[in-house]
Amino acid sequence: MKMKIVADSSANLLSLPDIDFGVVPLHIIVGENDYIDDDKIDLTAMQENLSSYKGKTSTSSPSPHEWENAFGDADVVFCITITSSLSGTYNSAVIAKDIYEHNHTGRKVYVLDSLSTGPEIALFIEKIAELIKAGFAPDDIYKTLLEYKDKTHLYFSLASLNNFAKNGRISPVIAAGIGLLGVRVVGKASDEGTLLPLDKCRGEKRALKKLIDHLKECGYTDGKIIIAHNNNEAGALELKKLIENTFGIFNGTIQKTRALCSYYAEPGSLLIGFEASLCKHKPYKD
Ligand code: X90
Repeated sequence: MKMKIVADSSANLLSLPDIDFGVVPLHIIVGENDYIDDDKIDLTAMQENLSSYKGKTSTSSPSPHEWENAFGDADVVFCITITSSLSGTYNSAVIAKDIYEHNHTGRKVYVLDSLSTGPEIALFIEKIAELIKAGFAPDDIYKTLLEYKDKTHLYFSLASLNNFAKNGRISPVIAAGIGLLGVRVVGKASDEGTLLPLDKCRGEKRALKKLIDHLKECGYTDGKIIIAHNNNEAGALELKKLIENTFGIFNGTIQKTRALCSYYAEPGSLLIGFEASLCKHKPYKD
């Protein structure tokens, strides 16, 4: 049985070792230029164009057809998307699943709405890859993934919310309260898959300290961590050092954001996905 993992480009991954893996690109539109977030994109040229361009810019989700192509000829596909609360990418994957299963009897596509993006999706992908390699059956992989999803988190330190606000992906009330130069917004992906600002921090040092506080609140001890940065390797390394000093270990990796995350997590931003012991959802109390 041929199993494949397919994700969109918000995961910031281009390939995976020893696993059939496909990426479906989102698009970044800057005036006349349509940047396709794949392995051929010139990220430096896109960022330069973005910072100098005065007109409207935007992003767009992949079409069902693009998803379908990426499913290829796999018998079982694990398809992971960016949060459906901020993008049409998930809807388009669900349409592709229906067409694919209809056209190829016996094939199956599991579509997972990550309610998140970037490094938290990368954690899901690595988990699925592990389970496929260990020989688990598709239904068991999917079940394990749903349980895993409750114990992973995405936090961020964003250098600006301009592109979020300009594209109507955060409320104008939130946007108005932020946006001062030099102020970083530390926050997390909410349970609903939206951007939830938690702290406004003057300077990166304070933002990094806040991120460590949030790791502690989540019951972090030694779980896997992925840090993604947009042109801020120094910040990512500083965060890594703080994690080592606080928890005695850095069980993780550092990546660069690809185009989609670089558009919203503007230069200087950090994203951190990690596994922790406490559940995302507050325990139900009556
Ligand atoms: O469909 C589209 O055009 C794509 C829209 C994507 C919007 C969200 C991108 C988030 C990128 C920014 C920081 C983390 C925010 C977490 C909220 C879930 C990364």
